[in-house]
Amino acid sequence: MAIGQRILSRNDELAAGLRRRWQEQGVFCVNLISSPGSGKTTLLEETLRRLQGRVRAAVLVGDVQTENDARRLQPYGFPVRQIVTGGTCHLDAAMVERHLAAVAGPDLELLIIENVGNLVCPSSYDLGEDAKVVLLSTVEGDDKPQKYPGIFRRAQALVITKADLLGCTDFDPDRAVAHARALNPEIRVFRTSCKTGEGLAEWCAWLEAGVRAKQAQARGRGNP
Ligand SMILES: Nc1nc2c(ncn2[C@@H]2O[C@H](COP(=O)(O)OP(=O)(O)O)[C@@H](O)[C@H]2O)c(=O)[nH]1
Ligand SMILES: [Mg+2]
Repeated sequence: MAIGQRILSRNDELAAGLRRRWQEQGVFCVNLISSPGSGKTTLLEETLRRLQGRVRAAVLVGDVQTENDARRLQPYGFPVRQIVTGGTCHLDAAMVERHLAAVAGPDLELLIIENVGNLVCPSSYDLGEDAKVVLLSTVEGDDKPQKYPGIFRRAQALVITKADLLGCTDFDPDRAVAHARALNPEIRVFRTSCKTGEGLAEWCAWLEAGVRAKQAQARGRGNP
């Protein structure tokens, strides 16, 4: 077996272990993936602000360097841990497992992972998540789904960010969604702006529904 395949199959084993753990505990886990600067951390700031007192969440945030994003997310009262990859362009399941103890208590309900900014490598590494979420901002090309089909095919949800900037660029949200749906007809789409608040209630409701569904499944299997 080629080395690359062996690394991926080891990752799949670890991810399967994480997925079992979240099934048993009834934790909903999402993996946010986008280009650098699409607005992952800003979306998380607004998400955590809205989830205060509603969901017991925790965040792991990956970057090549700096703890800047963890510092931005700290004020909202949820456990946050930065994973500094030191050059690696994606998170893997081993990194998630290594840092989990710092954020995941027994009462955890929602684990949000902000992946390293990159549309290619993160899509190949299963982190044991329930849903990959791809973000696409209105200052990028609306043909990104065509250029980077892997992540748009695998994602359960597409969050269009920076909707307040529509009209400042040639980005056409209908075209972006059509390209994404051509690859993945079921993909759930949220159009958001962290400046105006557009779409954030719907996005947070989707996260909360994911949490409740996961808890119901765990109870159905006889877990507390
Ligand atoms: N106008 C506008 N700017 C945004 C929005 N969301 C994020 N940004 C800006 O985009 C830049 C990158 O955001 P950040 O959250 O750090 O992106 P990340 O690299 O994907 O985590 C920052 O300057 C943000 O203020 C938005 O909804 N509207
Ligand atoms: Mg970030």
